[in-house]
Parts: sequence; structure tokens; C-alpha cells
Amino acid sequence: MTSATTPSGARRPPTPRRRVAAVAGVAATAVALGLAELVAGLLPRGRSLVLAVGDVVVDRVPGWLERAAIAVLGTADKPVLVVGVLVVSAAVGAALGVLARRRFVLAALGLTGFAVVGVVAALADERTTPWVAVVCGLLGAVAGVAVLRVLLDAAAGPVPRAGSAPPRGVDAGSAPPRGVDAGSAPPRGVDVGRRPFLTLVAVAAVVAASTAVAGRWLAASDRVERIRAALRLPRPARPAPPVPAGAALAVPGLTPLFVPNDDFYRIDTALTVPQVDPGTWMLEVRGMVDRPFSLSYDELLAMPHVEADVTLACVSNEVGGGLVGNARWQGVPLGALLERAGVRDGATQLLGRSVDGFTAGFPVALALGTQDALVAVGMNGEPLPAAHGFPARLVVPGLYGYVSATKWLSAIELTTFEDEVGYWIPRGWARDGPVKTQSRIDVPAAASTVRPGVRPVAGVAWAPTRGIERVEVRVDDGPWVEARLADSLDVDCWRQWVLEWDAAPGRHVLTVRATDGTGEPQTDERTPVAPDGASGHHSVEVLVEG
Ligand SMILES: Nc1nc2c(c(=O)[nH]1)N[C@H]1C(S)=C(S)[C@@H](COP(=O)(O)O)O[C@H]1N2
Ligand SMILES: [Mo]
Repeated sequence: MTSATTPSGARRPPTPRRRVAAVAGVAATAVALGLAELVAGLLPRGRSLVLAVGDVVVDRVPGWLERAAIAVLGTADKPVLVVGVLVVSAAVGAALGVLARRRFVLAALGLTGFAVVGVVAALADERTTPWVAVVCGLLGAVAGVAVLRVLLDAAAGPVPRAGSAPPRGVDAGSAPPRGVDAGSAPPRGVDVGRRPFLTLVAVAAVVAASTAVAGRWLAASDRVERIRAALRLPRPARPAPPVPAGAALAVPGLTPLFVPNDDFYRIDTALTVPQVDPGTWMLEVRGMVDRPFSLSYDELLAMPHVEADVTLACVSNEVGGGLVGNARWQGVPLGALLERAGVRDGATQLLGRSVDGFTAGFPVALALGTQDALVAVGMNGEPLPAAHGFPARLVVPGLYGYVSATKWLSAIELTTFEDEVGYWIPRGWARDGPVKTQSRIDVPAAASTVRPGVRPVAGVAWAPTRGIERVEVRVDDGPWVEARLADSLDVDCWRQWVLEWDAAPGRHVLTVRATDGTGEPQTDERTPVAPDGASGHHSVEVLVEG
């Protein structure tokens, strides 16, 4: 018998090489740190152990060294510090991995001690919930030890069976054995355990990176949400006119006149909602202007605000779809900012840029001479929710969101349509995106069953900037019957409507069409959403019980 046996007589895998063990140690440490980040992000008032250690280092470092570091590194001192903590962690992990080859228990204790350092550093910060710091360290240590065990076992390869080929380094020169096992025996010189080991290291790396990123993102969103929750919007200098009493109909199931923020549709290209700190955020107004300038969030709040009730629609909204909503927006008229900047002759496009790289552009003329095209900071009476563009976004009545409604706005750039194009334009969507007149049946719901008798048919219709003048409903192939319109809130807003329908038993198709404020009826021609928005009439089929 050539391979080692344990006291119980089972074969023990050979010891992995130092370099392999070091990699295992680094991977285990990375998973431990990543998991600690995730737990810190998930639990209340958690603290990143890496950042906590970094903070302690800053506190302990002699003043002259700190000043020298800031002098040399400038604002990069923080990232350099974090990288430093990570590099030291990796070195410690590598050493523990090597140690773990022969003294696993010692290495496990070392990893635990390493976690304790992080926990102690976190406890030094009074913003941390103590038990959360302990849980972070504990889970990190347990995960690190477990990963180290699994990786070392994988590095050692499967326990060799009698007659199978030995791992490299042991008897590598002998000929592969013949017999029943010969076909499955790896060729000479191939490292038996290596492939699963590398796969597991890759898995550990992915787990470490994704938990760390998720944890940091959660921590950032929690922080930004707390800042946002503490904000108070200024009283608008020009509040929206009072909502007419008859603007909202009381029909169960009908979409509310103002869609609550939590129910408002959300469309964007961001994988995760950008978490923008209003304390460091700046809005630039630049490009073809005489006096470019930047505004902080506080400066934006200090300017005179207006309120505008505007229906926002997505170009990807199918006929009858839900990618449309009405809200009360508060902010600074774009016109005021453009006046301050002095738009140069020849500037034709206003391009909004987002912190996430998204861009959307529309004719400059649409921003001038109206109070309702806004840099919005408020939505339905509260600061913009993060998902809807906090701290600021654009809202322009009459345009689909993809050409106008840039969220997490970072710059307003005056340019031309020749020089710049918005994000979606090269991707097959029209350069101009005026919102098409549309109407939708909310009640009764499609494919629902209703009792016979007089029943409301109700919904919303919108043609922002033009307003809605008439809505008609048709039952099956019958005549168009005019519905009762709720009072108009604003030409930029959708309008509710209702028709009392005498529902006779059987299957029926209800169809709606709207006419905008210019007298133009909604086309019945069906077009797809691309390239410039769906058109056609919305129909629902319902069953009236017999
Ligand atoms: N930064 C950014 N802003 C964006 C988008 C985006 O993908 N990224 N999508 C736009 C589109 S297509 C629409 S319809 C509206 C939707 O705004 P909402 O999510 O607040 O409803 O945001 C617009 N603003
Ligand atoms: Mo959209």
C-alpha cells in the first residue's frame, strides 16, 4: 500500500502543494469577507468589516503619515486604503491556507481571529449594531473555514483507490494500471484533483464578488434612503391648481387619477437602482450655452419651484398596457435653468445625461416657454423615490420617457441632433417621441365575468399637451357611444371616463377610442410599439352571466 492511511485505516488524500493551498486560503478569505459584507448590508445598521478596519487604521496612523498620504493620493486615499486592507487580508489568507495543509485547526482559529479583528474594529464605531457586527464576523469565519476545508479536499483530489492512477507527484512515472479501471484512469501526468479545485476556486471567487457587491449596494441604498427620508421639499412658489372635485371618478377598479409612487410603472436600463447621494451630486448645465454652471442639490432646492401634473408614458406601452402613469411633479422649470445658462443659437437638442450613462434628447424648443417641463425633485408630494430618479430627473409633458424623462440626472447638455443621439435612438427607436393619443379600459377587466344589468365601463385616456375632448365606447359591432368624462385636471394629464352599460347576457367585446383636444380621433390602425409607440383601439372581452 503506497498511499497514506488515516488511523481508522481509510486512505487520506495527499497534501496539496503550497501554492495551491495559498490559493485556497485567499479564496476562503474572500468568501468570508464577501459574506460579511452581504450580512452587513442585510441587517440593520450593519458595518462593513473591511471599511471598519480601514477606519481604525486611519484613526491610528500618525498625523504626518495621514497628511502625506492625502497629499500624494488626494481623494484616492480612501480606495487605496481599502485596497490595502484587502491586500493584507489576502496575504493573511494565503498564509493560513498554507498552514491549513498540516494544521487545519490552527488555520481555522487563525481565520476566526482574523474575523475578530474586523468585529472589534466595527464595534469601535458607535453607528454599528453590536450583535450585527458579531453575526457578520461569525458567519464570515464559519464560511471561510468551510470553504477552506472544501477547497483543500478538492486540491488533494479524490481518495485514491487501489489500482487507480496516483495523483501527480506520487509515482507519476509508473505506467497506468491495466484491468477494469484502465479505461477510466486519467492519463499519466494529469493532476487528478486540479480541475474540480479550479472550478471550486472560480465558484468561490464569484460568490465572494457577488456577495460583496450586493452587500455594498444594500448598504448604499439604505444610506441614501435614510437621507431621502429625512429630506423636506420646499413649498412650491407656484403650486398646482386645485384638483377639480369631478376629476376623480369613484369606480371600483379604475386606475386612480394620481398613481401612488409605489405603484407607478418603472422602466430603465439600470441593473440595480443607482444610489445617488444628494450631498455630493451635482447637476451640470453645459454645451452650447453662454454661461455653463453646476448646481448642488441644496442649490436646486433653493430655486423657485413649481408643481406640474403630468402623465408619463413609455413608448413600449402596448395598447391597453400599464406603462403609463399620472403624477404630481415638483421641481424647477427647465426654462429657468436655460435662461440662466443662455442657450446659444444653433442648439437644437436638449440632452439629459444620467449618472448611469443613459441619455435622452428632445427639441430645445419644448423646454422653453413652458412652466411644466421640469427638473423634478418631487413626485406626489415626496422626494423622488430612488427607482424614479432620486435626486432629480426630467419630466417633459407630451414626450415618451425614452426621449425625455432622464432619471438620476447628472447633466443637461445643449447640443444638436447631428452631434448627439439619445440612448435608444441607435437601437431602433424614433428620434422624436411625441405621445400618441391613447385610451384604456380598466373596468371591467379583460376576460372577466360580470353580472347582467347596468354596469360601469371605465378607464383612462391621455393625449399629453393636447388633452382629451371625447371618449367613446362600442359594444361588439354597435355604434360608438359617448362616455362621461371626468373633469380635466390638465391637458398634460390623463382623464378618467365612465359609461353605464346595460350588460346583456353573453360574450361581448368592449372597445374604446378617444379624441384629443385638437379634435383628432385616436386612430384604429394597429402599430407595434417600435419605433414610435403603439397605436390602435383597446378592446376587452367579457362574459355577462346568463
Ligand atoms: N437614467 C435613466 N432614465 C430613464 C430611463 C433609463 O433607462 N435610465 N428610462 C426612460 C424611460 S424609457 C421611461 S418610460 C421613463 C420611466 O420613468 P419611471 O421609471 O419613473 O416610470 O424613464 C426614462 N428615464
Ligand atoms: Mo420608456
